[in-house]
Amino acid sequence: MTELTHPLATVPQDDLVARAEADPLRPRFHFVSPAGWLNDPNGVSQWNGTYHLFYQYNPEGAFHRRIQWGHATTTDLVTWTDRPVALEPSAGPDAEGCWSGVLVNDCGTPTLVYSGRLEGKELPCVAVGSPDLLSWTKDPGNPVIAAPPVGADITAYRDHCVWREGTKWRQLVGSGIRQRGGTAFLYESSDLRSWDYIGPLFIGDASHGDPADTDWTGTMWECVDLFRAGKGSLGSAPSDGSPDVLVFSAWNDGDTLHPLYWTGRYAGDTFKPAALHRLDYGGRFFYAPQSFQDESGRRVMFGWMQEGRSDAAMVEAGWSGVMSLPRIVTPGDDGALRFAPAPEIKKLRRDHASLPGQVLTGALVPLEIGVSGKQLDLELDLQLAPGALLRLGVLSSTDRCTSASPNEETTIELRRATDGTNNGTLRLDRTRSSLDPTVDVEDKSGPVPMPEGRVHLRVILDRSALEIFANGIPLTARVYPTLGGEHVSLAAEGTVQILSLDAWTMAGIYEGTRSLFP
Ligand code: DQQ
Repeated sequence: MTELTHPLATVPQDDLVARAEADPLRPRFHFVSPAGWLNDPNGVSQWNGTYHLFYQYNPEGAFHRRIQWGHATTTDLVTWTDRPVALEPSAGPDAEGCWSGVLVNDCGTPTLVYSGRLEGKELPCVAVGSPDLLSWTKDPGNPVIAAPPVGADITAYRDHCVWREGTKWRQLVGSGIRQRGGTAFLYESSDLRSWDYIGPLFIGDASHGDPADTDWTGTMWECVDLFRAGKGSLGSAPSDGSPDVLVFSAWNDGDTLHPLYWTGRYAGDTFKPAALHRLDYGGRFFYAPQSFQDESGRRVMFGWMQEGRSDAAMVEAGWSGVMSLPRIVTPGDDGALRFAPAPEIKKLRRDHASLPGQVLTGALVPLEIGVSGKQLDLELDLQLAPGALLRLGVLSSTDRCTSASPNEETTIELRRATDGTNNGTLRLDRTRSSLDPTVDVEDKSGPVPMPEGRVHLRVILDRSALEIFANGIPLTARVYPTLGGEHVSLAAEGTVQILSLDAWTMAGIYEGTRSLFP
């Protein structure tokens, strides 16, 4: 057992798992680390049929320090098997942490490209895996890139996107150029060990917009992820107009702000942006996403659902951080991306309730939908008249049919513009989600196109983890109710037609006690 060496390591490692498992706010069907700290998804991939999820892990406690690569596998994208830690800091270029990175298939050899941290700075490192991907050997030549590009005045330099293009490997490293903006530096290699610097793929403009804007591009881009959405691969001529997508997590001076993406075209050594988009309206609650193409050709994305409670509360709870459900990413008709939870998740659906199609009119008269719980999957098809509002309450501690004022409730709102256009808004109101005054209850919202007022709404609730999709646009967040409320209710203002409503309770995926060091 590692000695308690850090001031935040106030919970003995022996107690972490029991504490974490006793927490009623801990999700039961999302992937979480056995206990301690989890952040970014890393090395997400499918290898000989098995899906691999590596993740930033601190088994010492629920705080970010001396990060290792935790590892879990699944064959169904639903239930996970904990595997031994894949990478651990050791004397040398990753002595202070094995930060984020990716897995690539180097002619049959599983190979990790990650950021080794030493003396407060990160540099690219490589490790190769055994055929079962369970043991890893660091390259003696690490770091494989000795320093950031000469002459660049950078804010930070880390995280990797690596792909094969023709006979070469290409790599992006996330960074930022002072007084300019976030960027991704492009490199090329024939062996993943020796890299030629090509130049910045594209540089953002941090002077554009305000740091408080939900689409401010920040002073550094973490966890860059470049891919072709739809048919074709990076660098090939697009047969059907599928956009190339550059995903990044906007960072500023230690603040993890939000994930964004540029659509555009990657050609030659540059990326020509067409449009900037918010990737998830929950902002930092779906941070550092990483994606891969699975063996059936689907683009699958995971993101880190950060906590919204204080550092001290995380440490006390013995765990921190949730991995999102796997999301399938597709190009939308409007050139932006659409996201949906992997259909495999439906396997966890248990008790079912549905409502017959009906029209709600009037002023927020609550409707009992016959399902309650802290682990739910709700699927609704709706049609909103101009100006109409639909309000869906979950985790309510009082039955809205008998009392007008629940003490706690998390509220999801859909509103269609009054002018009869397709414009609408998705909003998550967490102001009454918790009586705990210390948790984050900031409003989250964004525009959602509603053709003819139609909305497909999917809400997946797993205790403190909430993933919402409105016409394929996600809003992810965390909530911390204190009263254990399980009521679900629906109310409308104006005219909302419920075309269909199905609700399921969701089973958990964990059995037995997990080990911090599988
Ligand atoms: N987290 C990692 C970094 C990355 C950041 C360290 C994003 O590699 O930039 O745990 O959350």
